[in-house]
Amino acid sequence: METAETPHPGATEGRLNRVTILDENGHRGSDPDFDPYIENVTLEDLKGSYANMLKVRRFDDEATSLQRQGKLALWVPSKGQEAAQIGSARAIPERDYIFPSYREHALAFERGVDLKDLMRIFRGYSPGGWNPKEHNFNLYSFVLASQIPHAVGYAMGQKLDQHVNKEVAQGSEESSATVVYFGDGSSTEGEAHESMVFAASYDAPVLFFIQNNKWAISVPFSTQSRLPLAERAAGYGFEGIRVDGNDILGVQAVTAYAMEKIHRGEGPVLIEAETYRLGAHTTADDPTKYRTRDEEDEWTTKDPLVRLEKHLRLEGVDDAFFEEANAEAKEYGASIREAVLAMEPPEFDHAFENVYAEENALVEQERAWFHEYEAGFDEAETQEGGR
Ligand SMILES: Cc1ncc(C[n+]2csc(CCOP(=O)(O)OP(=O)(O)O)c2C)c(N)n1
Repeated sequence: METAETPHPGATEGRLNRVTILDENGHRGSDPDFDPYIENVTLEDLKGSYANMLKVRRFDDEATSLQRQGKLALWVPSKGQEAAQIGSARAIPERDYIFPSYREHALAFERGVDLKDLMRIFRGYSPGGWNPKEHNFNLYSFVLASQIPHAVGYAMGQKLDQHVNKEVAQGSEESSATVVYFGDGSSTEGEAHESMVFAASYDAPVLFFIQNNKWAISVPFSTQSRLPLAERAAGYGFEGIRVDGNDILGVQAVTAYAMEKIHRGEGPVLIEAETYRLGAHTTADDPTKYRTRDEEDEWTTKDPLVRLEKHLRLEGVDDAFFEEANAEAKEYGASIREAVLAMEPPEFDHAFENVYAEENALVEQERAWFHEYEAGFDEAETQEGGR
């Protein structure tokens, strides 16, 4: 069976080293290039990151169970990718705009999106669920790579705005940038390449953040690419960075570095965070059909939560903290469950709202037709009753 790591004949590891700060045993190492970007991260910050990773993990477990009980149409787990998402989120200034894919629940959480709103999508009650402008966090994209050209276009717009509005100097506190998240599978779509060419041509202030979780549903990474994805950036003429995606400090450091560079006006950067999808692709998928137990077991030992816990314990954090974090996560999970079970479907009439910014004759015609159709049922009932 081909695994995520089976090389193509003639494939190359490339030249880029993989950045790691926290090793698999939780020991903090040093990286002279990136250390300065995390020197202000305190133990309290790391404890906060851990508590949030745990909350989202618990949320994920609840969502998986709710789907199994028929309360959600589908669930897309983020289990195993919490360090890549929370580490990067913590290094992206709030003023920067994020385009997610569909597995970025930990990122959404960090951006202040109420994850109960996110559940409305998976219950089939909303195509979005939050106001992107309130969180600088766009709606999820389920069509692979469709968000990448949008992100680059947005970043080009940010750059033009800054150009017109001369008092906002590039690199200043007010300059804004864009970050777009996608997977290893999506990186093979045409949109990804077109977007990178555009971004390079126009020095767009954009970070391409790839979470390489080793599988695109059943297609292993080894089939998708002959070399690490970060290496591709060189072909477009901008910097690519490989980072251990299960190392929250490593991810935070390289993202902070990239954002600073982008804000200085030096064009795009690509980060490849190498992580692993611990669960199924979605609840509609059975990974035992295409991947080995050995591979899964190996990655289970590299769980980003376990790694950060090891580090915190080495730093003297005691049991009481972990007990409290677990209790809070459990409570958070329960609140999500309660909210999902109490959700009411939207009125169908709502489907006609917000199609266009302004009133539209065709939509209004369709709305009127729908009301007439609905009224037909009332009439039929009255006639039944009268008989
Ligand atoms: C344009 C398009 N083609 C195919 C699909 C079906 N599809 C959904 S997810 C997926 C794999 C995506 O893999 P990757 O980009 O690595 O992201 P991951 O789900 O692993 O996070 C595919 C093929 C889709 N949603 N959109």
